[in-house]
Amino acid sequence: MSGLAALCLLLLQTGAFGFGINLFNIFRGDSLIHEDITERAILNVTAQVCRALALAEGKDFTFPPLTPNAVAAACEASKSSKSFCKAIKLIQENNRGVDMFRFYLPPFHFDDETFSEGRNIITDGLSAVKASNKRENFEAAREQLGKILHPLQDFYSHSNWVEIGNKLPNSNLIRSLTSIGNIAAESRATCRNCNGDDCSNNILDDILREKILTSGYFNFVPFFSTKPKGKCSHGGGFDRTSNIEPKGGINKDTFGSSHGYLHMTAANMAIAATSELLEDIRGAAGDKTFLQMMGISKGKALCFVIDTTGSMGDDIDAVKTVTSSIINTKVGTEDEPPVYILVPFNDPDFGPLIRTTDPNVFKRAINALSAAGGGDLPELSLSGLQLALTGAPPNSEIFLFTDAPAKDLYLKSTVIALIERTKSVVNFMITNILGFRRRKRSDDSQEQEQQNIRMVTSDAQVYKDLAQASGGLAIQVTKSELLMATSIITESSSSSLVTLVQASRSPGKAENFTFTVDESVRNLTVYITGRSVTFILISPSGVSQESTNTTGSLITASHSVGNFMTLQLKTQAGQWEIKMVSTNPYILKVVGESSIDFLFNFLEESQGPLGGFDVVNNRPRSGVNGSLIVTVIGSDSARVTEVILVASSGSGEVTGSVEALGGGDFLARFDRIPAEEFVVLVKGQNSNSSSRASSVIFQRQSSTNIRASTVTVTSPNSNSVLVPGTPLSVPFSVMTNGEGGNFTIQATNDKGFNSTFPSNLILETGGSANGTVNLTAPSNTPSGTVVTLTVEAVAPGSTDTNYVVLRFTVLKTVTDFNSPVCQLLSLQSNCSDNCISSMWELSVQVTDGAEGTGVNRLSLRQGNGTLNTSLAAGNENITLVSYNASCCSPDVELLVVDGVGITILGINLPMGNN
Ligand SMILES: *[C@@H]1O[C@H](CO)[C@@H](O)[C@H](O)[C@H]1NC(C)=O
Ligand SMILES: *[C@@H]1O[C@H](CO)[C@@H](O)[C@H](O)[C@H]1NC(C)=O
Ligand SMILES: *[C@@H]1O[C@H](CO)[C@@H](O)[C@H](O)[C@H]1NC(C)=O
Ligand SMILES: *[C@@H]1O[C@H](CO)[C@@H](O)[C@H](O)[C@H]1NC(C)=O
Ligand SMILES: *[C@@H]1O[C@H](CO)[C@@H](O)[C@H](O)[C@H]1NC(C)=O
Ligand SMILES: *[C@@H]1O[C@H](CO)[C@@H](O)[C@H](O)[C@H]1NC(C)=O
Ligand SMILES: *[C@@H]1O[C@H](CO)[C@@H](O)[C@H](O)[C@H]1NC(C)=O
Ligand SMILES: [Ca+2]
Repeated sequence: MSGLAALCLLLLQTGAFGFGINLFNIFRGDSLIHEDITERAILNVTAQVCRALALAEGKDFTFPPLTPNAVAAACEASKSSKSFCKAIKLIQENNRGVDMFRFYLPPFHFDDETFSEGRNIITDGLSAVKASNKRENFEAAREQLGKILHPLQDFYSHSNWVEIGNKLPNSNLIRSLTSIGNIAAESRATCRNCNGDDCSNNILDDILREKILTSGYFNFVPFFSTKPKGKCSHGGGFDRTSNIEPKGGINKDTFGSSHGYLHMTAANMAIAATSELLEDIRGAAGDKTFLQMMGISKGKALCFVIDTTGSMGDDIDAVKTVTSSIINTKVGTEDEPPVYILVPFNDPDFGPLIRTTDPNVFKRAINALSAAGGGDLPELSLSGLQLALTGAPPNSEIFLFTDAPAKDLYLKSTVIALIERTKSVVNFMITNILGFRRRKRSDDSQEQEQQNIRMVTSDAQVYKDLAQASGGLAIQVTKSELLMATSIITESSSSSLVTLVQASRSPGKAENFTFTVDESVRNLTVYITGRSVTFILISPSGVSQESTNTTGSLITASHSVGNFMTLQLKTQAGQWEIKMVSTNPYILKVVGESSIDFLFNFLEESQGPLGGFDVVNNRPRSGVNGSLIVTVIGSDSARVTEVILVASSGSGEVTGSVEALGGGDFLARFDRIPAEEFVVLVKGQNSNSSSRASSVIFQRQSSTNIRASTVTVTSPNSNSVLVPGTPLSVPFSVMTNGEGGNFTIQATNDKGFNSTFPSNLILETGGSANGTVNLTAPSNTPSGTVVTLTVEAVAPGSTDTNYVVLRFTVLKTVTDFNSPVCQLLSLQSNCSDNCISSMWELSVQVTDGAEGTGVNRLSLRQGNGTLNTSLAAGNENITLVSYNASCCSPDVELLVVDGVGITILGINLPMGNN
């Protein structure tokens, strides 16, 4: 029986699209770049996963065109287009970031024949991706994935894998301790000079004939560039080694490269290799978790941060009621929350963060909350919020409940940094402001009322500031009004909620706001917070209604509770106006449900040697020109026509010039980035619409308020894996394009891990300085835990700050390098011509070896027969698998996952015909 080899075949993919180098896609030309390769593979594998899930449920599945919108729709998760696009962009950005920060390190590009080092980067990172996924830390998984895709893809461009005739990717690049190939000895010559500009024949014949693996040497430093004798170079203008004999190069980065004639072949192979790596992650994670990693899910996370100190009993009851109601009305619908998050805080404790996809687990966690303790008055509300912001998916809406001031005000700037970074919206539900707060002493079993303490208006200012920064609301109600307020705001929270206009005025002033409602908008809703705010609403057809008029036709429903008012408007496309009349401070927010939305990121000219643009992951530079990339989602035909930076105070705006980049991306350039806080307003047209020109115009606004800074903080983030018990040094640089002086440094992390860092750095005007944070995870921290570190630098005078937010995955040193092994024990079939009446059966033994982490999961990937597993008598390291199926179903794929997530796919085709 020759079963073993056949059974344990690895499933390989072949690709059909291609690759290049990594300038930002503005300069892509016809060549395919890392972004293209990454996106093609993600869209393809994601669609494959959705297809498998649909077929398993007996549904039809039409393979979609490979765009994020179409794939999300095919996955029956149209509303997750935004999070899907965002996940793809984060992966692409981290892929590209390798060139920004690790340009000089050959193994990150498989340059200089650094094959085993390059492979270690991939396999170590792959372990971290799997560990993060296991704990549902998807942002960290995406970042890590992007970082390892870069070397994986570069392998096909920078090595001679394609030239030596391989037709399939090198699967061993994603498996430790396997042979990558027959690698050229250091002393072995691999290239000859190119024939002038023609490098199509520069690899030595014996290298090609013997299929010896090599890669090009690269160095861009003039005068210091050398390479070992006889070796190939990378080639191209940047590479100084290509002027040293043997001259020329072998890279296939673009059509114009030394081996550009193989660009498409290498690119296709890189797509196939990327698909293969994604399939490996999918196998370890399972299909549903894989989709979550890609941001494909229905609905929007439900995230509560709750003060559980003594006086919060009524508030906790309100949260319990609202939670039940949301779970009862949304589970099973398109708005079912994909994940539930709860962060309790008290004093001196906060957390832990509870994150679950199971509504019943969440209900139990909420129902287990009770109000107790608290001691002296202010509580650790910002610590709780920090944990929620780092633990919730980006773009989440978070609800924080409290009746006390924040004790941990030093975290305010960190929380703002996290709000800006995650673009999450935080709503504060504040009870008892100016009222009395009853407390129970924590150290006394007898219930004893302390002196009444009041939370005064000024105590709530930090909450108002954070709400405003995030585009959320600070709702102030009495304890008896809280349930109503919470119900209104949480029940209207849909995953396709978009902001049309939002403004905050404090002090308030009379002002007229216009906004365009397009035909895709449903459930047009106005939120206003503020006391005694009056206004006049004017519809596109010119009908007006005052806020005091309860019988008008424009407002179809309204509620008012505490300082919070909400109005449902008759949905009518066209230009609306709302004239705010009273002069009390207010926040105005007009939202609707629509599939059309946008993502944006600031760009700056790359400091890397390749030029192009890099994404700015913190505050953009103030006072100078700048660029923004805007991606329209939810429509493949929508066009951006205007991008405007609107000062949050209403005092001015800067309009950018817009250029289409293709693929739903638009570049907006601004002469200057405002120095004061602003929001991004995008206007555009959806040309697919067949209706009147005026109604195809749409407008959307960012909820997050953005600040620019003269300070820049960067970190090369060279290692994002944290070994428990071992300090990790995290270098960072602070630069200023303003005044120098004594800059204050603050480094905080959401897990309370020990860290050391310099408390200040001295910078000269226009200068820079370097520092290091040493971060240590306790030695008992479980693998897959993710810690978010925020390093902030405050310019002298403490108004201008910037930050860098870094994520680290805790990973115990991996000791299990081997995939589980499967061995065929028997295969019996009595298949006749009439397959319906005959059966076949198979038995297999699976082990992970004595040193392995053991078989964690074993499932059928293909085949509709019956699978049974049991542990071998007397040896728990051996799992026995039996499978039987109808002869009409001749194929089976077994998936075996061990503790580090290594997978094997068995394929069996026992029947030749049927
Ligand atoms: C898409 O991925 C599947 C595996 O998930 C693979 O078999 C197929 O070849 C890939 N197609 C392309 C075009 O990359
Ligand atoms: C509008 O929102 C309400 C809940 O606030 C919901 O019941 C209704 O289905 C929504 N309508 C549309 C068209 O989405
Ligand atoms: C708002 O519009 C009205 C006219 O409808 C005008 O009288 C008023 O001055 C405007 N208010 C502001 C603040 O521009
Ligand atoms: C309320 O508004 C409607 C138009 O929307 C108008 O017909 C009606 O007269 C107004 N009522 C009052 C009391 O102003
Ligand atoms: C910078 O400021 C800190 C206090 O914030 C102070 O301890 C330190 O001495 C200052 N350094 C210099 C060089 O002025
Ligand atoms: C900071 O470190 C970088 C290397 O990481 C170095 O190039 C730069 O000169 C350093 N700057 C200062 C001010 O020490
Ligand atoms: C943090 O550091 C202190 C002093 O160095 C040590 O006593 C403590 O155990 C550390 N805590 C953790 C969680 O590692
Ligand atoms: Ca193993």
